Amino acid sequence: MARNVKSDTVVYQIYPRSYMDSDGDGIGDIPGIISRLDYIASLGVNTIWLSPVYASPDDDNGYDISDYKAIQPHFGTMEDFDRLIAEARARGIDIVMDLVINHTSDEHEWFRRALAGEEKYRNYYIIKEGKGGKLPNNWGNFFAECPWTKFGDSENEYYLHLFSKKQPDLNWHNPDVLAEIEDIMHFWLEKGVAGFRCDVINIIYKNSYEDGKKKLILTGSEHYLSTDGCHEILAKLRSACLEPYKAWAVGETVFVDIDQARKLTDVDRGELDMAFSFEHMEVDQVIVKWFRTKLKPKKLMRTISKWQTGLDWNAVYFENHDQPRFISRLVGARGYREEASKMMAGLVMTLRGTPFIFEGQEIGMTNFDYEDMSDVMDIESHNIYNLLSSLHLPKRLRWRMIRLTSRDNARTPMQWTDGEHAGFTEGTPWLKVNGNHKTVNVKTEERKADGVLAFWKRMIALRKTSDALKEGGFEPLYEGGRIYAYRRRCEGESLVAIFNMTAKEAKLPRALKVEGEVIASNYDTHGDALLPFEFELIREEA
Ligand code: ISL
Repeated sequence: MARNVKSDTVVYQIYPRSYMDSDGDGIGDIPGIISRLDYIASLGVNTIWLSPVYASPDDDNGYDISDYKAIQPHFGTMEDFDRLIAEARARGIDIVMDLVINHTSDEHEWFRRALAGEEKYRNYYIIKEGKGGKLPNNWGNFFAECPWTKFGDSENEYYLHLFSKKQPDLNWHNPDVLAEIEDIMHFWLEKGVAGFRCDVINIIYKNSYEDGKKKLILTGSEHYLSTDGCHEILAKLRSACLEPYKAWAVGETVFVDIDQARKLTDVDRGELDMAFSFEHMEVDQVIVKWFRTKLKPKKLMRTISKWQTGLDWNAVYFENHDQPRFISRLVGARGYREEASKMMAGLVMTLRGTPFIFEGQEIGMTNFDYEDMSDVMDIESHNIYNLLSSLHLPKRLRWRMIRLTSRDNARTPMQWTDGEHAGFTEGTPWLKVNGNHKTVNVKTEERKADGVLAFWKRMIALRKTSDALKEGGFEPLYEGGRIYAYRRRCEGESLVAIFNMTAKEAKLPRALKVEGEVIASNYDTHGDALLPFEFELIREEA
């Protein structure tokens, strides 16, 4: 089997709630996205990944689906969706859907019918007896809540939910579940979607429901991470759904190591085209994601190189709707937002694999500027905050942790203008816009010939014309305290990318002598030392 994703695919991720509101209800929607398709096309990207737009009670902003074949009314109608596909296609842009199949919403018809006592649908979920007055097992939960909730009025039955209690896990041991999901995938593929981003796909198949070895987080995960059953399901979904349409799939694969990721994306096994790994997002993390330390560039470089050399093809990303803005992690309060944003464009567009750009990254959007928990909406952040309160952690510390790690950092509305609500809505935005929209916004960027947006566009365009960037191998050259360098080479073209990943000037190491022409850089002049967050792409002499 071959990989279905093409080497020139560049993906732009849209979090629909936060992108563009067309009807003034404060929530982004599909007509809003359609109205921005010319802008998206102007970036040079050729694929949009839409975070979920299915019907949902929105306990987890659409990652809790109540009807896989309907559009969330506040996002629009199925006609709007069909128009989106057609209008995007007219601009050479594919649509990739988010596929959330580890769990449904508890308001999905299947769960309702299970609760009503229909045996067929009980079997769609994971319902277990409590043991001796206790829960069925000692597992942990991704959102820091208890993963077992009483099933309806039952005395001693619980259903499993690895996320919120409104997200019951599906029972992938049941072949009917597989058949249902295949049907859903066909439905969307028939509409012309180019593929799927598969939510927490490597945890869908639970091997057993025994107690797990006690861990600080996610006790029990050894029973469901990248199991053989999961591999089998992925292979089936590929041959039954993806292959007939030549569609592609990227998996969100939590806690994967290189070996697991290699297996999940092995072309001959025919499962996923590529996987989102997390190790590079955890370089500033201490044990769990809520404890952050300063980002150490060398650790970041080593992790990137490890995955670049360890996997044949990577899903290259530094931001998404779950992660704080990478720019904020990189520069903190030190300034250099523009320089660092451009440097990140250089990094994303020159690594080997499929680049994913998250909405707002192309103008250098940063973490939220809220000062209080009352502005935060994310269920995960609230659960953690409450947990920390129950542990009597001082308020200041609790807030600091949320501020640095909350998923809402990435979910603030897209900053279109310097006007009211950043031009995102004429109503009241569901989540407050960042005050820096006065200076950081699309309209202002579009006027700048040398702004962050212009630089992203240039890098996206450059990648399109370069075989070395699209298909060439990756060769790490230097990983220091400040400087990172690698070569991308294919027959006939050799490029070297050099980065100063810090806010201080850094001397070019003697070991790193590269001869050639600078074909892209975020600074005009080049000396023996690299300026703060300087990026250079050099075409080596043949
Ligand atoms: O945010 C996280 C990583 O820093 C995780 O806790 C996250 O919940 C996990 O990566 C799974 O994410 C995906 O599934 C969740 C949903 O809330 C996320 O938005 C989604 O990307 C449940 O569907």
